[in-house]
Order: sequence, then C-alpha cells, then structure tokens
Amino acid sequence: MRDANPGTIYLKDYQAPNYLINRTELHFVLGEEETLVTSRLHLLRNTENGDSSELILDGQDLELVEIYLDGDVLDPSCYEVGEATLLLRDLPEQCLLSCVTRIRPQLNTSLEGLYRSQTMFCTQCEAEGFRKITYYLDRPDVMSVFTVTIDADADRYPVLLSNGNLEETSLLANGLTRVLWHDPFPKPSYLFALVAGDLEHIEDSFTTCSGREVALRIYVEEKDIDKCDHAMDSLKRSMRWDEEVFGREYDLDIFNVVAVDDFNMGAMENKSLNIFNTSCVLCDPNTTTDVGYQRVEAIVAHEYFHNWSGNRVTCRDWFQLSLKEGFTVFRDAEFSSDMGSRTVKRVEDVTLLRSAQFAEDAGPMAHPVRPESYIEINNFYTLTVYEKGAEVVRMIHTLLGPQAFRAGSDLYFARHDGQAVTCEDFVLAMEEASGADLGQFRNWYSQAGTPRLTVTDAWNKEAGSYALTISQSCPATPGQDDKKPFVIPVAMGLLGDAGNLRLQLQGEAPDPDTEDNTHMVLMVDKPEQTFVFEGLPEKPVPSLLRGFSAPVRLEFDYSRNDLCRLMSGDDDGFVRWDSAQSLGVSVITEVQAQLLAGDEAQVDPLFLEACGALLQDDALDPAMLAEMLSLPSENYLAELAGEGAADVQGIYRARTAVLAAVGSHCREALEQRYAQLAVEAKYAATGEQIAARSLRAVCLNYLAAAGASGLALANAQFAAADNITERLAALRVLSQFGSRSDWEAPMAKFYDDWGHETLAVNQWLAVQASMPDDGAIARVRHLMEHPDFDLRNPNKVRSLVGTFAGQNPLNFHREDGSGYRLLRQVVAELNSINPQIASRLLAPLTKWRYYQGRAEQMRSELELLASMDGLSADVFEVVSKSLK
Ligand code: 0A1
Ligand code: ZN
Repeated sequence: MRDANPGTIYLKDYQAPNYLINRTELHFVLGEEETLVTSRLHLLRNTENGDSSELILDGQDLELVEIYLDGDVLDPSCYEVGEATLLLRDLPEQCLLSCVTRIRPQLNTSLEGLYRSQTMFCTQCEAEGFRKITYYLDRPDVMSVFTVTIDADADRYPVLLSNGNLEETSLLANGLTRVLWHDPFPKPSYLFALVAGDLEHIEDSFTTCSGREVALRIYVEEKDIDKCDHAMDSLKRSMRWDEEVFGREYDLDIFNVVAVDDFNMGAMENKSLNIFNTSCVLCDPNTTTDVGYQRVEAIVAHEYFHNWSGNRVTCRDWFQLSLKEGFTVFRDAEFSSDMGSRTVKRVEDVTLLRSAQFAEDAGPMAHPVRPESYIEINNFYTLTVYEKGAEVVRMIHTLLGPQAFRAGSDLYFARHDGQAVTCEDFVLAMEEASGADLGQFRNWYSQAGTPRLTVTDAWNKEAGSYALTISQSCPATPGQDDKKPFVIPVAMGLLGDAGNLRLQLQGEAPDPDTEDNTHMVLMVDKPEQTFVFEGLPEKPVPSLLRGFSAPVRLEFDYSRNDLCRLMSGDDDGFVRWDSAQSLGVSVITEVQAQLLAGDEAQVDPLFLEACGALLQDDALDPAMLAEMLSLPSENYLAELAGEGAADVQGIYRARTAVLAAVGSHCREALEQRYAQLAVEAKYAATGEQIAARSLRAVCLNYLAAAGASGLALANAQFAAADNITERLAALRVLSQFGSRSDWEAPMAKFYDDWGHETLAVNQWLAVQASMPDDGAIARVRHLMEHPDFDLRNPNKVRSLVGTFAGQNPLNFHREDGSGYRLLRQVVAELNSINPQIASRLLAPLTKWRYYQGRAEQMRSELELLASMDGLSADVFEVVSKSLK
C-alpha cells in the first residue's frame, strides 16, 4: 500500500546487480503467531558493474530483528531500513551478511511471500514475493545456490518441503523437527519455495532417458488423496514428451507437487517443488469437468516444462517474462496437441486469443510481448505475454521449420544453461542455428497492438491467374503511435470446385520436391504486397491464415457461399472452423440489425442448412463438430463491434435468436446426435468420451434455446449424470434458457449433493454468476454472503465475481450501472486484502471505450477507485492507465 503514486520502472534503465549472492542459507522457525527467518547471504561484489560498496536489498513488511556482517553485529551507521529496502554501506568485496527477520504469515492475505492456506504454510515468490520473507536482491538475474533449514512442530506440520534434495532430518531439544534441504542448481529468489503442513501424498517414479530414477510425489490434504492420479499421469507424460520432442531431461532425483487452496494464479514452477492451485491439479469426475481434466494436464505440463524454459535458463529481468512464458506456453500447447486433437487445441487457443488477448491489445493496458515499462510487474502476467508470446514463438517455428527450430532450441539451452537471459538471446540462438534473418521479425517483441491484414483478390480468367493483394496495418497503442511493418507468415491454399488446387506463384520455379503443393506460407513483410498464382483452372476461394499462422485480424470479403465451401471442403481444419465462425458472426450481426429495426429475426436459411449439414457429417470428429457448431461468444462479438459500438443487449438477443432458430430448424438432427452420443460407459476423461459429451452439450444448448423439449432433456441429463461435466452442462442450459421453476430445484440439489466439495461449489457459483435473468446482481450479492464464499480465497472471487464481470455481459453492463458498481465495490475491498486479485478482477471495467452508451458510467467507477486512499500499486496502475 502506498500514499504517493508509485513510480514507473523502465527496461532501458536495466543495470546488472552490483553484488552477487553465490550462496543463500535460510533458516525458518515456523510458529503459530510469527515466523523467524535467518538468512546468511554469501555476497560477492559484481566488479563487472562498477566498484560500489553500497548495496540496496529489497524487503517488504519485514521486521528486522538482528543483522550481522561476517559474524559481527552490524553497526547501525552501516545500514538504513527503508519502506521497502535495506541499504548497506561500506560492504567489503566479499562478505557474509546475516539477517534475522520476523514475519507474520498468518496475517498475510496478499498470498505473496510466506502465507497460510488452510492449515499449511506455503510460499509464492514470483514475481517479487521473496522480499516479503527476508531482505534480498529479489531480482531474477541474481542466481544463488540455496540451502534451507526448517524448524516446525511435527504434529502440526509433519511434511516440511523446500527445493532440491532432503539432506537431513533431526529432532531438536525444543521438541521441534528440523529438516535441511539443498538445491544444487543456482536459482533466482522467485523460484524459492517452502511448504509445511499435514499432508498426504501419492508417489510414483519416472526413469529418465539416461536411466536415472526420479521420485514423483503429489502432496494434498488427506480428503483429496484420491484426486491426484490424473495429475501424476500427466506429469509422467510431460516428462517423456519433453525428452522426445525437446531433448530435455529432468535433472534432480525428486519432483514434488503440492496442492493449495488459496493461490493467486494457476500454479508455480518452483525448482523441484511446484505449487499448484487445487483447481489446477485435483481431478475427480464429480468435481472436475472434462475441460478441467484437460486443463490439469496442460498446466502440469506447463510447470514441468519450466524446469528448462524458465528455471535452468531464466529471465534477466521481468521485461523478459515472455522469454519463459511465451516459450513454455508454446511448448505446453504442442504437448496438448500431441496428446489430443491438434486442430481442436488450436481452435481453443485462438478462441481465447481473439476474444480476450485482442481486446487487451486494443485497450488501455496494451503492451508489447516484451513490455518497455511497468508500475507493478504483477499486472504483466497477461494474455499478451503468455498467449501472444507463444504465438510469436509459433511463428518462429513456422518460419524456420521443425528441424531448424529444434536446433535453435538446443543451442539456446546449451548456450544459456544456468544463466538469466533476454528475449534477444532466444532470437539470436534461433537465427544462428537456422541461418534465418529475424531482424524485422523482432518487431513482434517490441510493438503492441494486433496487426490487421486486409486482403483483396483479382481473378483473370483468360490468363488463369489469381492475385491476392495483402496490406497490413497496426492500430496505435499507448506510447506507440506509428508501427513498423511486421513479418507475417500467412499459411494458405486455394480451394477449387473439386478440392484444393495446386499452387504456382508467378515468377517462382515449380518446386518438384514438395509433395504438398496445395499449401504454402506467404511472407508478408511490407505495408502492401501482391502474390499472383498461375495456371488455375477456375476462380478459387482463398483459404487464408491456415492454422492461424499469425496473431492478426484478417479481413477478406467472403460471400456466405464462399464461407460454406471453406467450411465443408477445405483441407485445413482451422480454416473450416474459422469459416463457420465468420458465417456465425455475419448471421448474428444481420439478425442484430433486424431486431434493432424492430423486425422479426430472419436467420439466413443458408446458415441453417450449413448447420444441418454439419450435424449429418459423420466423418467429422465430434469434438471438432462441437467447436464448429459453437456460435461466437458474446465477448468476441462485442470485441468485433469495435470502440463505442458494442451493444451487449443487442448482441445477446441476436445470438439467442440464432441459437433458437438453429435449434428449431435442426431439431431432429440435434436430438438424434444427442441420443446417439450418450456415453454408456463409466466416466473417463478419454478423448472419445470428452468429444461425445462436448457435442451433446452443444446440441442440448440449441435444443433448450428452441424450447421446452430441450429443457426437459436437460432436466433428465441432470438427474442421470454420473459426472460434473454433464451436471453443469445441464444446469447451465436450464439457468440460461429456463425460468426459475426450471433451474431452482436442480441448483439446490447440486449444492446439497456436492456442497462438501470446494471445487464443485466454485463451479456452482460460476453458473449462477453467469445467468442472464434480471435477478443476477441480487443473486451475486446474496452469494457473496454465502458461508462458502470467502473474499480471501481467489478461486471463490474468480468463480463468482470474476465470472459475473467477465462472462455475464448482459448483467454486468446493465443500464442502471449496478453491475459496474458491484465490481467496483468488490475491487475496493480487495484492494487492501489482495491487490493482485483486485487488479485482475478490474479488467472488464477497463474496456469502457467499447460499450455503447456506457462509457461514462464505467469511467466514473474507475474514478471512484482512483480517488481511494491507500490504493495499491497494482490497482493504481490499471485504473490510472485506463483513465488516460
Ligand atoms: N509462473 C507461473 C505463474 C505465476 C505467475 C505470476 C505469479 O505471481 C505474480 C504467480 C504464478 C506460471 O507461468 O505457471
Ligand atoms: Zn509459466
């Protein structure tokens, strides 16, 4: 909390540290009121960076009890304790600095540093939480070898964990148990972890490619011990995959995972001691949906992959965050693609990117993948750094090809093992290994905003040639008015009557070596370029941005017929889905205009027929079919509407009308599919069962939108389900399309049956938070008083308030401003409890420029926040940038 406005930190000001900490010894005495932390820091002046004998350590909310230099009490004239610093003067070149600090984890509600979750102690140090444990150079480029001893009451805390290997356990004269952990790999403070609790674990082992045996353990509260198997299997699959695909072997004899209930993010990659939000590791058919199972697999993989991309090679400073996050998201996405359907995974990722990252890139917090400044780094764990960062790595993969990319990755890991490096180092390794020139490509790291590609075509029948003219532009973003052109790989093909056509670019020799001459990647690197294809028998329909080969908005004036052709006939699964989406957007937008004009909704029969045809297509993977039949989300439609033009009510009404029209038109086919796909077997999170359930849910949604028979099916599904996936799908449909009498009883029954399972309750809260009826706001307020709700638990806040503000546009944007008020009040209260969560929750209010007729109301809530006393740096940054 600060009184004055917090300052901005700039990438251009980066300076190497003037001291290094070669070894770090920490000693914790965990108590019920307070914890004492003794540090022994083996300091060495970093002569590369001048000759100063002054050192400023970071420290926050610490009480300094004792301080020694080389064993002697340090004279008070040699140090100064500041608000968030400890300044040391006249330090020798090499010395041992020792501090005793007192901290109060029991009172730490920020969930950064050392804190309590239920009955256990745990830590979260990324990005700058370590400074809440002891005075330190809390920055990623200071890598140190850690030795940690923990003293604790073994009755309360029989499990005492830290990074690396357990070297000693002893019983002390005072009755406490002492453990000693040593991590041989130098690491920055953000990867430090400690856990103490009364935990159970499951155990397995993994034999690495060089034959080493690794013990794998997952620690949870006793009640959750049966929910760990899926995570363990996912971990083993990840370890094997990283060896096979990236040549990365695990490097210690032990790998621990701990599940905690109170956690700001999904999980954390602390060296050999990953800490997970329970929602991202526990799996059980009655608490975890199919999507949840897939998420657990992906997050377990993500954290594990960080062992190389993040831990062995880490970031020099936090501006380089995407170095580890973008690369690791790319790696986990490749893993998930290999474990399941590549196209479906791609569709899911692009859906997130387009509906949320594009909005971030167009909003007041827009920043490049490698930001140039920040006030609070915690605000920069964004979709841009993670997901767009992964897209940037994916484009490098596309430009270089798989072999050269792997060579670049090998070179990067070999060259920088044990170092803290930059995005530039990554790109240099990729260039050197491949011979490619990524000079202009680097604009993706430095420029914010989503590029727009505008494509026009010209068909010359006589010559049999077809020209595509592609121009690129990028809107201004905060601090960046003019953008240089990007290098944009546009994967494409041309669709003819009988399928994809052979591609021959004018002026280029035919390539006899390529088997697949119906697919090509065009390099767009200028403001405008024309590509001419020759030797074509007919005017083609262009299939553009296959596989979503670049994170751009693409504009081409397709006719609805063209879209239908692509949808059913293109070789590329992504383009087939994307064409269905575009068709959906165009139909919903048309209906929106009809309704606005006071006319009845007339859904284009072409669209209804196309949906019917899809439902008859038995060759299509049901998971893919489910994606193709899912209408674009309200948020995506709002984003497409553009600044000042999003009419949430209009979008909702139009989208619902289209759902109902498809539901009526295709009733028979929907009912048939719904019945056919019923899973008779016991619940299992297999690809086949998941696909069936997801398509059934889509069918049910259409049928319920169309009327009573769908609601009856939903009721029956709720009663018969043996898993939460089908229960929630039914509840969602009942509460979206039914009246109180349809959903009230099942909603209550769900809680009666599963109220003892926290993770199930969270989803029950989320379903209610997204209901479109008029009672939504009163319901959310009421649920905030529910005994199961707790403002201190981020999962609860996200489920109820986050879902309301992010997934219930109709009610969040109510004309009377009550939705905005609710969010502002919660953010104001959370500001002092947990600033990180407060600031994340605020995101929907920052999009005030988008919503027709709402800008003033939304702004005035932001202004109220801005005028609050004791505003955290986190909330201050988001509010002040949003109001600019
Ligand atoms: N590095 C973790 C996620 C994480 C990020 C930030 C945090 O606090 C600001 C905490 C965790 C990951 O990528 O999984
Ligand atoms: Zn990560």
